[in-house]
Amino acid sequence: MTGARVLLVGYEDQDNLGLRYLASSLRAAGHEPRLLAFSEDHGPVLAAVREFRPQLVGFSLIFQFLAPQFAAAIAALRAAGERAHVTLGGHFASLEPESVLAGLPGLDSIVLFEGEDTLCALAGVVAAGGDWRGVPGLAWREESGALARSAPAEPRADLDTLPWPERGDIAYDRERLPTASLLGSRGCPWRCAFCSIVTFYDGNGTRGRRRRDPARVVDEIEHLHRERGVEVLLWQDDDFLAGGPAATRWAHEIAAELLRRELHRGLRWKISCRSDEVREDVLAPLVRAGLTHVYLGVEAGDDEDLKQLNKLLKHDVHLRAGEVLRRLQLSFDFGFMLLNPWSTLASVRGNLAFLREFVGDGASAAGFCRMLPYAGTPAASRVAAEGRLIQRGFDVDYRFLDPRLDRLYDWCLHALGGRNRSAGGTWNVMRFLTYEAHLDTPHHPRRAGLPEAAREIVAQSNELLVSVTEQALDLLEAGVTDLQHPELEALREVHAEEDARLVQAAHRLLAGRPALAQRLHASR
Ligand code: B12
Ligand code: SF4
Repeated sequence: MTGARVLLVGYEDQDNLGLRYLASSLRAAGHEPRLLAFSEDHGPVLAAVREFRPQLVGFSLIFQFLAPQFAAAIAALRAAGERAHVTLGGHFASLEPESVLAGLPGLDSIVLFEGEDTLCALAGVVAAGGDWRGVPGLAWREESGALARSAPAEPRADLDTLPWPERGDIAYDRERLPTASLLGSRGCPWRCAFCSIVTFYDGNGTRGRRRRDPARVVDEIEHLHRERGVEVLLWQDDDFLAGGPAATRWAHEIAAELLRRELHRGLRWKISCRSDEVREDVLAPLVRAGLTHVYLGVEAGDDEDLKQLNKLLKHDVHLRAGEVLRRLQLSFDFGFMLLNPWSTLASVRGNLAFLREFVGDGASAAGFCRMLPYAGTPAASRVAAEGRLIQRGFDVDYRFLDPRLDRLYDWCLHALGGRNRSAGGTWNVMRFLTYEAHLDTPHHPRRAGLPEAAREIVAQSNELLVSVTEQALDLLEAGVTDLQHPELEALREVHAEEDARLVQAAHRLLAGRPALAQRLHASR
C-alpha cells in the first residue's frame, strides 16, 4: 500500500490531542501526516497545501462556534482550485453532520466520532484512488443533497492499543514552563444537561469512561519529562476521578507509579473533576505525586439551577470541596454559568450569593458566562422542544423566560464582557495569578508571600464582580429598562476603573513568573 500525505488542521491552544492521536495513528499505518494550527488567516493553510500537496486534508471542528471560520477556510481552499479530498471531524461535526455538510459545501465527507480507524482507512482508499464511501464511520452529502452514512465504525474499547499522540513538532524545551497535555482516559459516566461529552461517546458506541493502563500512562509521562523536558502536565480527561472506587484506585495507581519512578520531584500537574469527587483521602495521594491545581466543574451554586443542569448535587457539596482544596493548599478554578435558559431572578441571586460564599476570600477567581445549548446536549433538545431555540447559522441562542434577565445578560456583555470573556480579561488574569502563586517547581520555586498577596487581589476582584452584578440586578428588577440608564452607567464605570486597578496589581505580582497566558483557559 502507498501511504497518503494527510494535512491535519485544527485549533490548538494547549496541545490538540485529537489531531495528535490521529497523526500518530496515520503514521503507524504508513501514511504521512502533517499538522497545522488553524488560524483565521487562510494564508498558512493555502501555503501548506501548495507545498505539501496532500491527497487528504482533515479539519478538526470540536468547537461549534468556530464553524463559520472553518467554512471560510474550506471555501478558500476550493476557490484556490484545491481538489484533494477534504474531510472534517470532531464533536460538533459528529453531532450535527447534516448542518455541517450543508454549511460547508466544499467538504467531501465527515468522520463521525473517534476518528483514528476511520481516518486511516479513508487515507488508504484515497491514496489508492478507490471508492471511499465504503469506509465505515463516514457521512457525506449525496448529489440530491440528502445525508448519507456508511456503517458505523467499530468502537475501540481498549485505548492502550493507540500509539501515543504525535508531539515531534512541539518545542517543549523552548517554553519557559514546558507544559504538555495528556489523556489517561476518554468519556464520562455523568449526564450533565449542558455537556456534549456523553452524547458524543454514546454515538461512538463506548459508554462511560475508558481508562488507559496506569503503568503505560506513566511511561508516556516519563518520556515527556525525561526526554522532552516537560515540567507541567495538564490532564485533559473530562473528569479524572469519575467512575467511583475503581477510578480512585486507578488515579492512586498512577500517583504511586509516579512516586516509584521519582517523577514527582520535577513534575506538577492539573486535573479536572466534579465537586462530589473531592475528598481528602482521594486527593492527598495525588498531591504527594505532584497534583497542584484542580479545575472544578461547579457550573452553578443555586440549588434550583443545579437541578436544571442535572448536576445531581447541591451547593453545599461545592462548598465542602472548596474546603478540602484549601486544606490541601491546592489552587483551583471553576466554570460558572450565572444564567441558563431556565434562570429566574431568584436563581441569579442564589448564584451570586454562592460566589461570595465560595470564593469571597479570593481562594479562586470568580467569573461567569451564560449556558449555550450546544448541539447534541439534553439542554439543546429541551430548549428546542420549548420552542425557544434560536438558530443563526451555526450559532445557537435563546431568550430568557423573564425579560429582565435578557436585559441583565445584555448589561453584563456591555459592562463586564471583556472581564469575563476575553483571553486576556480579568477572569483569566486572576486565574493565572492564583495558579502561578501556588506553583512550586524546582525551576520556578514559589515566591514567599505570593499566595497571600494574590488571594487579597482576587478577593477584591471577586467582590467587585458580585456586588456590581447584584446592584445591576436590583435596578433591572425595580423596572429600569434602558441599559444606558445613568445608574447602570455609573456602575459600569465604577467597575471599569476598579477592575483596571486590580488587573494592574495582578500583573505586577505576575511579573517575572513564567507566562501561562495560553495555559489556563476554561477547560470546558
Ligand atoms: C482540552 C480541551 C480544551 C482546550 C483546548 C484544546 C485544543 N484543541 O487546543 C482548552 C482548555 C483551551 C479548551 C477551551 C474551550 N473549550 Co474545550 N475541551 C477540551 C476537552 C476537555 C478535551 C479535548 C481533547 O483533547 N479530547 C480528546 C481527543 C482525543 O478527542 P477529540 O478532540 O474529540 O478528537 C477525536 C474525535 O473528535 C475525532 N476528531 C477530532 N478532530 C478530528 C479531525 C479529523 C480530520 C478527524 C478525521 C477526526 C477528528 O477524532 C479524534 C480522535 O479520536 C474537550 C472535551 C473532550 N472530551 O473532547 C472540551 C470541549 C471540546 N471544549 C468545549 C468548549 C465549550 C470549550 C470552550 C468554548 C469553553 C469556554 N466556555 O471557554 C473553550 C473554547 C476555546 C476557544 N477556541 O476559544 C466543548 C465543545 C462543545 C462544542 N460542541 O462546541 C467540549 C466538547 C467540552 C464539553 N463539555 O462539551 N478546551
Ligand atoms: S460536565 Fe463533566 S461531569 Fe458532567 S457530563 Fe460533562 S464531562 Fe461529565
